[in-house]
Amino acid sequence: MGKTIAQKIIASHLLSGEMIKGTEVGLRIDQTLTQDATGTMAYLEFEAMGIPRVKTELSVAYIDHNTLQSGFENADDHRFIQSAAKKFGLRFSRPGNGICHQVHLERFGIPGKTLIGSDSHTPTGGGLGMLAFGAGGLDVAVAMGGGAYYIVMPKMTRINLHGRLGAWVSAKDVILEVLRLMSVKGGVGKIIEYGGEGVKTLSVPERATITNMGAELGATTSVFPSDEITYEFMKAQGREADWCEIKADDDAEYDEIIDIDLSALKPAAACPHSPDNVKSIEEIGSIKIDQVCVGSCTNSSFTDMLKVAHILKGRTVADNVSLTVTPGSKQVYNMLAECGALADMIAAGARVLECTCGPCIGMGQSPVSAGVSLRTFNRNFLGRSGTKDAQVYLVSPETAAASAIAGVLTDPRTLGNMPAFTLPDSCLVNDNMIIMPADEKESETLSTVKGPNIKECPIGEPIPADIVCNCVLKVGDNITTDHIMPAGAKILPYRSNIPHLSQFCFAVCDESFAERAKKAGKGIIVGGENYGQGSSREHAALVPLYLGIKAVISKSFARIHADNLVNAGIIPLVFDNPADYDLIEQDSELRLDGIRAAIENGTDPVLTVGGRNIVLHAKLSERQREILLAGGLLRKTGSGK
Ligand code: MIC
Ligand code: SF4
Repeated sequence: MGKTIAQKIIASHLLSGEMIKGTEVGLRIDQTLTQDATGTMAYLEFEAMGIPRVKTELSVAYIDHNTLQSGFENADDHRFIQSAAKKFGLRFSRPGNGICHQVHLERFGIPGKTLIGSDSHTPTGGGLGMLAFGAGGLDVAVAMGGGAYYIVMPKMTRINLHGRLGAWVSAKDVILEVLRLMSVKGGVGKIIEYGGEGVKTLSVPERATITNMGAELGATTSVFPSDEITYEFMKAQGREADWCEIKADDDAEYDEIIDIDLSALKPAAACPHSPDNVKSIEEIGSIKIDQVCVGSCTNSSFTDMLKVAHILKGRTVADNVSLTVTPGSKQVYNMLAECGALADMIAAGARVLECTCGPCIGMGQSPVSAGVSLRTFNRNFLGRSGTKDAQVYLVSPETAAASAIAGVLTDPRTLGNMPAFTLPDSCLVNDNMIIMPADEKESETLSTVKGPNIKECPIGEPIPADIVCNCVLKVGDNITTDHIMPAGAKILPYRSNIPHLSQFCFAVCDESFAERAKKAGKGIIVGGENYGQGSSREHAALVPLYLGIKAVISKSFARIHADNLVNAGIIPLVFDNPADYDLIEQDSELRLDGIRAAIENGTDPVLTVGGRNIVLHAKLSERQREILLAGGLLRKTGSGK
């Protein structure tokens, strides 16, 4: 039987397990990336493991998230990461060099290689034909040390693209259509592969926009073939020697096939507050807007920016709109400056921000109260923008720019003829913002530099025989990691200070949670479907661990978050019968009698609440059961105290 693209890459990187759907496989990881909001913890964990140098082919530490330096904390984290990169053998991408996913695509990604990153949008690399996964910081630390990365062998979904996009319809509209069809949990347990003759009409950055937002589907990852378009992209980056072809075999088998006619797509938007709440711009109508933000790892490529500049040229941003533009990388920024497009944007009134995540992670540019904000980003979760009552819509750069001029949500097709926006044959390559690591000999003499805000990572406890405690929080479906551990300019500086960070845990849902949990000393959280969707931040597990959470019981979990819980030493459990969720109240006393034995023997744990027994499943591999029994991955590897 023929193989899919993903199966080929998995087969060539298989370290353990068999490629049987639903079972765990261990993969050799060629490349890793971290960003600063998760990187500090990842390097503290790597340091705790006592491995002198990274063992991957390439590891890069990016600074792109926590760039607002309104106190010493973020700058101290940057310095720590820089010192760790120098010592441990990583390249260091300085602040200002760009968003990790955009820079990695341009400068480091290689078709057919595996990549894990401590950021859920690492699948952006799938646009180049890489098998790229978002992971928790600890899993990245393990991979840097040469250890395997484990995934459950996923189902294979093939999305066949037919035809070609119409004028002013964009790659963003393609992935919004996929989200509309599949929902934010439709990709769970699946790898999504794109194919069909429509693939040839999409450039690598367009493909990357699509694989980037595979994260919003909950997919394990998404991948495009590597073909002559990929070759051209890599050639423009001066990296054609790294190119190779990758495609699925003609007789490859898929579990699910979806067909999308590109020519039938219309400009669309994901309406508040979920990336799958997708409607066409026509359907939503010309609502008044207050803010437009262009950028993020989804839509900040050179061609995205060229389109925006073209629409803005010779016009002025509407009086009622504040427009921000964030180029994705220094390369993009520089090229925009050279070709004059930057001047067109500035002249129109765009507020050009440095090449970072910026408003996407709430690092500034929060909208006005109850404001409507159109963003070319990938997440519009409640409160993520920093303004709790803001209404955030996710749109394409074309829709964003057309609307910024009109002052109301506008279908870009009203702009008339569209010129061709093509990638140049060669890009402006200058890696002077990438600092190389020290050589092995020098690195022995170096040490990492930690500021006063960098505190130790909490360590789990071996699972006790029984767990008896209260349900300290009951939440509904699709709880995101932004609910569990919010980000934003005020909170992000404490990513390396778990005790301080803990006071904000679940604040979006229940401001009293952190205090109650801490007071209780131990507790269990109960959730609905797709608990922990969104970001890869392991802080959404480490902070609950610090607050005494022993287990999370839900109807289902998002992949990366479930892995992070296990690594932290918190047991993720699912209801055998989802209706049993209704039997639990916040504050109910919950008994998990014999939980240690159940995890040890791989049997179904039983939860007792109000005299009733509820059957649960622990969907864990043997490796994960051992991690939990030991009290988390750091303790298991002997690095925890
Ligand atoms: C995000 O988009 O939510 C982030 C910030 O990039 C996160 C990582 C983080 O929380 O640091 C992600 O997607 O993994
Ligand atoms: Fe940064 Fe936003 Fe991309 Fe996350 S989604 S990596 S915050 S740009």
